[in-house]
Amino acid sequence: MGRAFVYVILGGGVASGYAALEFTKRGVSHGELCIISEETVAPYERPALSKGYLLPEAPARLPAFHTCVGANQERLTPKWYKEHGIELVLGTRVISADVRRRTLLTAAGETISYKILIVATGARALKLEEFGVNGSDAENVCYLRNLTDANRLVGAMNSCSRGNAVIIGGGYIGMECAASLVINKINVTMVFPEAQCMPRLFTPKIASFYEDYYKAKGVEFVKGTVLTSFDMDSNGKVVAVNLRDGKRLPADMVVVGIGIRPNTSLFEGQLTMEKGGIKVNGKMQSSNSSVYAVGDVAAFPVKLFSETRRLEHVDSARKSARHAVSAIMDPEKTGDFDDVPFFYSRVFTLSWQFYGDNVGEAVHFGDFSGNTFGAYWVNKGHLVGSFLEGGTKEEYEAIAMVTSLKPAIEDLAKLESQGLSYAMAV
Ligand code: FAD
Ligand code: NAD
Ligand code: ISD
Repeated sequence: MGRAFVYVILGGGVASGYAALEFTKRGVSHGELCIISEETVAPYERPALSKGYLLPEAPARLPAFHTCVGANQERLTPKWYKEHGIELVLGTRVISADVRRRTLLTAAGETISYKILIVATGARALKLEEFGVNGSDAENVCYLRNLTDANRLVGAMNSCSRGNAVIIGGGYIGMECAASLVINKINVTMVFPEAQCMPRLFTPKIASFYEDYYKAKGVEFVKGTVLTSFDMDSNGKVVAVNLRDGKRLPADMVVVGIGIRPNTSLFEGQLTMEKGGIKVNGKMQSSNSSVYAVGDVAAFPVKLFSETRRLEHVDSARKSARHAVSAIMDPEKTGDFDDVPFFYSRVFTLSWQFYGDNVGEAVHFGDFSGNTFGAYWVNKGHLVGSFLEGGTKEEYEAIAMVTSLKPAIEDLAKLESQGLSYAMAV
């Protein structure tokens, strides 16, 4: 027993919502498209979960942040999907896929078949257990990947007023959650193994600016060490965190952000994988021509770098999804995906944007004791990446543009002295 669709999107996150909108723009017929999602709500803007959703006053709540409001487009409520004849199969986990037969099997035992499949399964948060530490199930230990996690985090924050939170991990989740917890008047200590926050992106100089800013807000940093165990009370609640360097940090709640793994397991052995994701071509098409992959789960060719990359950011989820639908519905007019990687974050009153790649030599510019500063990355004589904190719309557009042009740079000292004006002049 089962249903059959022309198009199935597996996953109901950011990429799924943007793909659905693109399908309707390109004239999908009623009954042709189905979205299957383990989540019980229609696709939403996941970035809101670590920002607006955690605010103490007037927090963002659904339906306000369904896709595609994050890109200033239509807000797709469950009613919208119904009106457009798109089947939303929510609260449903797919447990196996057969790409040869073009079928998906759900945990409820239904077989759903497709002509074309878009895999948009995103990623899962890495668990402490994968690093040999037990205790993830304690009620005051929080991860943050989906709405259920966010509700648990809000519950933990509400029971922790003016208490102590330990944040494990100095990446995106760690930094954004630390800011949100401080805004909720919770004392925050961040613990991570590296010498600086945001090691995947920030230079030591950039990291040092944000760490100093956070310290001024009361955040403490314990760097170069990891969690080894929790102390629990008789109810199984964490009361303290033990670190490898011998420190013991009292904790009323813990937030863990130690990275992700793409949800590829349904397709292992069936599709070609690369960089931990499903390898696709410039049309987002996998090694099986009926299967496309988009968002966090896709490893795609980044034209600008002539290299396959897997990005974990909302802009590429939105754009790769739209591109896959375009390639499916209008193959003749769709070229290869060609976009400059773009990441951003907002914490407290700070806001930064990054374009391109952070390889090669970093050239810093601007006032690191003020509000506007940044860096360019120069690799093999070309500018390949740009970071800017506190920019205006025009300044962000300028660094995006200059990065897309990959200009030759002969004199690093000159670039440093020109700073932002170099991008503004291009
Ligand atoms: P997701 O949005 O994760 O969606 C995957 C969907 O697939 C989920 O609904 C999941 O339940 C479903 N699924 C998975 N497996 C199955 C299965 N077997 N059966 C059924 N359904 C399944 N990026 C930025 O650039 N800027 C930000 O500010 C930012 N903030 C973020 C804040 C948070 C809290 C998080 C977690 C991420 C943030 N990101 C941000 C990253 C960004 O949200 C992701 O890159 C983006 O969501 C990826 O979209 P996706 O559709 O590929 O995956
Ligand atoms: P991350 O990769 O950004 O950071 C992981 C961090 O975990 C590392 O920086 C390191 O400090 C830490 N770590 C690794 N092993 C550890 C260990 N054993 N003990 C303690 N710390 C350890 O991942 P994340 O912060 O978990 O973010 C999850 C995902 O969500 C990522 O894909 C990220 O891109 C996405 N996200 C993005 C944004 C944004 O773009 N603004 C915001 C939130 C989340
Ligand atoms: O892209 C985003 C982002 O960073 C958010 O916080 O979308 C959300 C909101 O803009 C949607 O409400």
